[in-house]
Amino acid sequence: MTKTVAILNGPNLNLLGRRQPEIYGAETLTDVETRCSDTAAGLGLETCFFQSNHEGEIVEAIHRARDEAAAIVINPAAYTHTSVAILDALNAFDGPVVEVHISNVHKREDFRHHSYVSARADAVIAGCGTQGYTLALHRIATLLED
Ligand code: CA2
Repeated sequence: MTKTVAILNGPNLNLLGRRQPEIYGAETLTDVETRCSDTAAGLGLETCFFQSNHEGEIVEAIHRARDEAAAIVINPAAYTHTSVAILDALNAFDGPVVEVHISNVHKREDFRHHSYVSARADAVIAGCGTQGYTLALHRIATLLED
């Protein structure tokens, strides 16, 4: 059976391509999702997508992924730097997790240098722009083969 990768995005990423293109690029979230499903199909994977501006909704999406997905790609956005709840939810998920940041958080303000989610992530991609999501899918494909 084809394995599904849940691609989860946190607060304000629904604005991708509409504001701050110098930091986050010109692609909209829909553009990114379309490219992810094409890339995943080429890797023999399926995708499902979820974006929310609410922490609890992201926690619930991770819970759903326990039954519905073999792996998670997550950009928790600002919750990266604050959310023990998202870390705890990811710790209850069994498959591979790749954390993605569009910008290079390490070149930015100090408060963006710490990630709660990195304590669980199998890989972290930062600073590759929206290409980071498809790079993450390639890594997931390798991890799911192992
Ligand atoms: O670089 C990333 O992907 C971030 O996760 C993006 C978050 C930021 O809080 C993290 O430190 C790094 C912010 C997402 C905001 O997304 C926007 C996109 C377009 C326009 C405005 C905001």
